Amino acid sequence: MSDRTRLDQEVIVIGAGVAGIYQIKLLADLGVDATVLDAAGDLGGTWYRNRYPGARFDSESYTYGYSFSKELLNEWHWKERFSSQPENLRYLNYVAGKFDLRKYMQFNCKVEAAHFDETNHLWRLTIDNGRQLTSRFVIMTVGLLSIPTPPRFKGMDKFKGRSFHTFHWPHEPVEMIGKRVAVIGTGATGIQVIAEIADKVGDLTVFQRRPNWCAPLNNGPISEAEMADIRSRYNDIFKTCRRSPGGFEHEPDRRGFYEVSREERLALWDKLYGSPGFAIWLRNFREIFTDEKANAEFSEYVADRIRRRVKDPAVAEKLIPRDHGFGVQRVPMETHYFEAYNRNNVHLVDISETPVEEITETGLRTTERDYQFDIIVYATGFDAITGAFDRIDIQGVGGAKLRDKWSDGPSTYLGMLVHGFPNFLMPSGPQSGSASTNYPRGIETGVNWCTKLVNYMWDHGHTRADPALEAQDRWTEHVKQMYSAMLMRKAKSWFTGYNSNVPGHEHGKIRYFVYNGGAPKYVSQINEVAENGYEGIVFTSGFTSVQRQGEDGKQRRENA
Ligand code: NA7
Repeated sequence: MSDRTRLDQEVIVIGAGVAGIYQIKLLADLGVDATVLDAAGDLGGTWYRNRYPGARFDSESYTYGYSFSKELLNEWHWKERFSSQPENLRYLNYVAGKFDLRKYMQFNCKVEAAHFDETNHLWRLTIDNGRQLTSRFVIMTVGLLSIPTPPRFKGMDKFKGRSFHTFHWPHEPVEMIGKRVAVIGTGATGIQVIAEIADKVGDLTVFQRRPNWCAPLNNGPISEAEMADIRSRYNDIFKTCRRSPGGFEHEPDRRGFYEVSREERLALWDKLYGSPGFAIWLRNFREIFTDEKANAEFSEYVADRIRRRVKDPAVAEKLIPRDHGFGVQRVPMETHYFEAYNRNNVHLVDISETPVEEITETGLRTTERDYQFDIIVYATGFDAITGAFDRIDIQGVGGAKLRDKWSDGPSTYLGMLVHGFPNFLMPSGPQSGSASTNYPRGIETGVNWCTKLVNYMWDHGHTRADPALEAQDRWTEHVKQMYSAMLMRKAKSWFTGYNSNVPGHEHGKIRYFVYNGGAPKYVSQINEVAENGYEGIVFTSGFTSVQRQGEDGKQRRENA
């Protein structure tokens, strides 16, 4: 083999978060020569980055952990029903330590480019320090929400206090006691931060452009005895997750919204409002997602709850969304969020009425007045799902750029492959089952499937896999079709590709990001594709290259 065909690795995995950790575990088990590259200083992805106060799961902790190892399930004790960021990061480190995965990981390695070499069926990667690497396969575990998007306010660099996007929250503790703090943004992140810091800071001003429908998380500790019970039920818990549309323990109410009386509906909603986690969203009547009238009735129920919890009626009204119904955007879960506004030191500014004009040296100016702050927190969200792909110069067959192909929205095969980008795998890609489900449940499905595909190729001597354009078009059309029944299609949400801080992603043109058919349907479709010899994928053979770890610990190239 000439130098041009030399493979540095058989597989390069990009991203050492929840998905990348599991992906490298499977590749290591297969004895394949693989590495994980991550731009951050350590593993953990979302849980390494998002260190803001209040950051925690909205998924039940014990449904978020990996399911692949009984031993791991038996060893780990989740301390809270919805575990917080420090604990989640400890968990991921524990997993990496237990399975000795760190040796496959390289940090502070930001991938800048990945170009497909058509002659040699390999990918050529450029890292930000100029290093070049080649691999047969690239597996993208880059995260759904890993590119933070601060606002584009005038004067942001002038502020003399401290300011950060929640994703870049400092690693060292941020002194907040007695400080004048601004939070801009009231999505899932802003809502967690606001509730957590309200009673700690001197003064908190929340700048809200649009309120979000949210509901109580109903978190609580998990005792030794409860954890022992959970451990004994893990098989059933994961079985339920596999059966449910969202990969949670929550399954929709099977009764028809209109088949039951208003009293029965209210009884269910009272129960759900006091239940933990996404029950209120996912154990509800299915019509909430598809029927304007049903959705409006339930939204009004939640609005009343807000009115009961917020003492000042004018503030309560400002916290009730008017432009969308409950659950058509990602529902943030909260702990005493609404009560925060009953505090004298917490102020709500509606910036849809008085927009921010600029950030000043000492705070910010709206069209109404000047504010002085010590700290400004930007909880303004992410260039979701395709953002991390767009930031890498990915070039496939004929030098085609992925970011150009996806400029009007992604188009994929099964959410895991893209036509013209061979051997480029996305276990949790756009239009896959991961974004719309309990993430680890979704990524285990995607990672298992991608690993099996790669193994199939090795077994059959294939060195190139490219989905057919027709297969990709069919899948994308299928994903689009599923939006048509959903109220969410109209929402200004990252589920529809909306982001006001990224030019071209403002509301108006929907991008079809998520698979709305539910996890069971997704899994059965991708399994059927695999069982039918990976129909829709065109394989080519040409090189032999699988590097596996020999018993002596040295790499050897099989059949080369
Ligand atoms: P989100 O859900 O995208 O929320 C971002 C929030 O920031 C939202 O309230 C936005 O208002 C607001 N925002 C964004 N840009 C601006 C500007 N320029 N000015 C004022 N307000 C702004 O992101 P999160 O981080 O909260 O949550 C992301 C996901 O993380 C979440 O769904 C979970 O899955 C975990 P807008 O609605 O655009 O008017």
